[in-house]
Amino acid sequence: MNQAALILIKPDGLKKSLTGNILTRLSETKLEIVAAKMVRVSKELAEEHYRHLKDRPFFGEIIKYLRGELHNRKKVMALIYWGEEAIKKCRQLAGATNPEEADPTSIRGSYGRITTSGVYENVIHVSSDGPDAEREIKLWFQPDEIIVELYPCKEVIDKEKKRKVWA
Ligand code: IDP
Ligand code: MG
Repeated sequence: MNQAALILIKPDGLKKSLTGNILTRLSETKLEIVAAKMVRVSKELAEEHYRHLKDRPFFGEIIKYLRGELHNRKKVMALIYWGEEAIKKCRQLAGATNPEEADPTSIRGSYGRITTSGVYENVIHVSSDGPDAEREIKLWFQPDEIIVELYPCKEVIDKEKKRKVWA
């Protein structure tokens, strides 16, 4: 079954110059990249992304982490991988959430660490299942930014909306 998976290269991955390594590792999956962009993460976006962890003691820290406040890199790279069993394949390459428990040859096992304050800095995010991927993709991307129609869309005309165009 073809599926989509949201991948985020988190601020520690960017700071450690791991973008190339991570994309090379993910290319082993033979999946297709159908969207990619750099994002400056607002507090609202980070909190919505991690809303399932709202009641956990580390919630505040992972919001700061995703927003780049722990690494002085206020951005993440967001990508959508698409194809057969995309989530399973990407999560397998990513490795376990806790970088100390992750397979040492996985992305998180190779490049992650646990900070002294206890945050799992694990360099990438991967959606955990189909519904989670759909929720996350709709949060991080607009339909026009994805080169295939992953989910049903509708057309609207919003002339009123202020936006930048090339001068
Ligand atoms: P996942 O990223 O493997 O799907 P989630 O449970 O969704 O794992 O957690 C989101 C992120 O929160 C993790 O990637 C990690 O950075 C951080 N995190 C999760 N559990 C812990 C924990 O027990 N201590 C510290 N950080 C954690
Ligand atoms: Mg998760």
